[in-house]
This record gives sequence, C-alpha cells and structure tokens, in this order.
Amino acid sequence: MAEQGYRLFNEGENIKFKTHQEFANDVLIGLSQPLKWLPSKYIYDSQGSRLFKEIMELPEYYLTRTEIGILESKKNQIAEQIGNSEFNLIELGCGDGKKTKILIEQFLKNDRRFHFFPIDISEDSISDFIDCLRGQYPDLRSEGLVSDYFEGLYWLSAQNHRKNVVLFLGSNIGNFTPLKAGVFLSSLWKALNNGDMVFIGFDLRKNTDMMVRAYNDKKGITEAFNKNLLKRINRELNGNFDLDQFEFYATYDVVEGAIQSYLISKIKQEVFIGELKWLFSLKANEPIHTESSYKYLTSDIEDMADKNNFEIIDNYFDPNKYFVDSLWKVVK
Ligand code: AVJ
Repeated sequence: MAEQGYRLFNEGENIKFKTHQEFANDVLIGLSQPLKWLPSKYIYDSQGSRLFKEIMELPEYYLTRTEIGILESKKNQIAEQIGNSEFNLIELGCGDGKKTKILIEQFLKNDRRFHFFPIDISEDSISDFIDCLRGQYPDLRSEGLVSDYFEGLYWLSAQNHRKNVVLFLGSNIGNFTPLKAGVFLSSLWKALNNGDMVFIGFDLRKNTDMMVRAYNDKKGITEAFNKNLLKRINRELNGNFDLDQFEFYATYDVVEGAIQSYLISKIKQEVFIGELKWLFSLKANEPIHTESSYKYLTSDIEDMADKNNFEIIDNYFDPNKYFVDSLWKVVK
C-alpha cells in the first residue's frame, strides 16, 4: 500500500494538464451553444468545495441534514443488510466525510471485516480525507484511489475478490440528466460483480417552495457557489467575467423534476477568455445554465434499478420522505 495512504493512477501521464485541457474545451463548447451552459462539476475547485461545505450547513439546505438523520437512525439495519462477509466499502467522490463516518463507525463497532476505498479524481481531496480518517480511526484499513470512478472500480475488482459495496451519497446522482444517470448506472453495473451492492442517495420530489428555497439561500452562498464557475474561468483560463454583471436564478422545473440553476447576464456584454483567444457576447437577460439538481419520485428509483439490472434490497427514508438512501444489489 502506498505510504501516503493513497494510490495515484495515470502516473507518468500529466493528469493536471489533461484536466486543464478538458476544462478549456468544455467551456468553449458550452459557451458556444445557442443555450449557453457550463458543466457543474467544474464548480468544485478548492474554493467551490469550501462553499459547498457551507451550503451543507445552511438552514434552507435540508438534504445533508436529512440524509445524516437517515444514516443515524438506520445504520444498524443497513449494516445487517450488507451481510457478514468481508467487503470493500467504496465511496465515489469524497465529500466532507461526515456521512461516511457514520457508516464506518457502525461497521467498526460491529467488528465487520472491511477495507475502505474512497475514489476521487482530486489528489488533494483524497489526501486530506485519508489523513483525517487515519488520524481518527487507527484500526481502519483504508486506501484512497486518485482516479476516475470506473478506472478505480475495475482496478479494485482485479485486486481482490471481496464483495464490493459502493456508496454514492448526497443525491450527487441528481446532477446527471436522466440519460446520463442511465449511462452511469449501467457502467456501474458492468464494473461490479453479481451480489455486489450500491447505496445511493436520492433527493425526493416534495413541496416546490421547500426545494426552491434550498437553492436560493438568504446568505447568498449558493449564488457564490455557482459564480465560482466564472471565477474559475477567470483564474485558470484568463477570463474577464465581471461577476456583478450576473444575476443568479434557481427555479424548479415541475415537468423535468429538477432545480435548474442559471447565471443571467444583467446587460449586453462581451467577455474575453484569454487562453481560448476568444471574445464572445452575451445579450441582456441571456442565461448561462450552470446546474441541474434532479428530484425523484420513488417510482423513478424503482425504474432506474429495474432498467439497469439492480435489485432493490431496501429503501431508507426519513420520517417526512424528503430523501431516500436506496440499497441495491447487482444481479448478473
Ligand atoms: C452536491 C449535487 C447534491 O445539487 O443539491 C447544492 C450541489 N448545488 N446547492 C445539489 C448543490 C447547489 C448538490 N449536489
């Protein structure tokens, strides 16, 4: 196992250069469309991740608090459903770890034999997360994988034949369009073995006001979080966006079942992106789409599991049915 507690994939390849080129490319493509858009995954640089941590603590942002409540009250049941054999606990993306720690502590308490592998493309996030876990749980066997989700999963399956339990918490799946969520789930199924499990968090459809408020907090943290996309383009691609000339707007699309977030140009303006040597125009009141956060019906979740050959083992709801953590088994 690597000394520093994590394993780097793509060694020899310049991953930072590649990520930078992809960012430049995606910005050029997105902002060239008739309906301009930017991929939300680029919000999460160090500043964006810090802002997201603040969002998780906001009174309006019910998601994190609700999921923590579910994990706290169902952790015993969840541990039982996962079964008694030795397993790999794999987390896709490392959040702040608060939720993961609830499960890890439960498994340690029950003397379960497991190895923890967080997978994330950011070396800094993995390194911080592993340091924190090793400090807090000296008995935990853990190794971070700095890689693409699927690259990490395939590597793990080739390393050992333990059962895999994959965590994808926080309704992170909600950033994918239904089409992309389908591609993601079928890739996940392919990368796993018969009997492996996935544990996925879904934010459920509910009162529209409550959902809209969660993405329009009073302190303006969500606005800063979305605007971080422009800030990042300014810093990394030498852009000259004036953040004050954009209005943040997040609305619930009842038909799509998604919160759609936008940055709307307040004025007719031109923006120059130095690295792309590109000057482009925005009309007054023209939107840039920055994020979709899908909300689900329980029937959507059943359909997604069904379609992709997963069997639902159990659904863990909070008392208000705001959120669900769904435990699925791979059927091959
Ligand atoms: C991390 C994707 C689950 O969509 O609710 C929070 C991100 N965006 N506030 C979400 C987010 C605005 C969040 N996810």
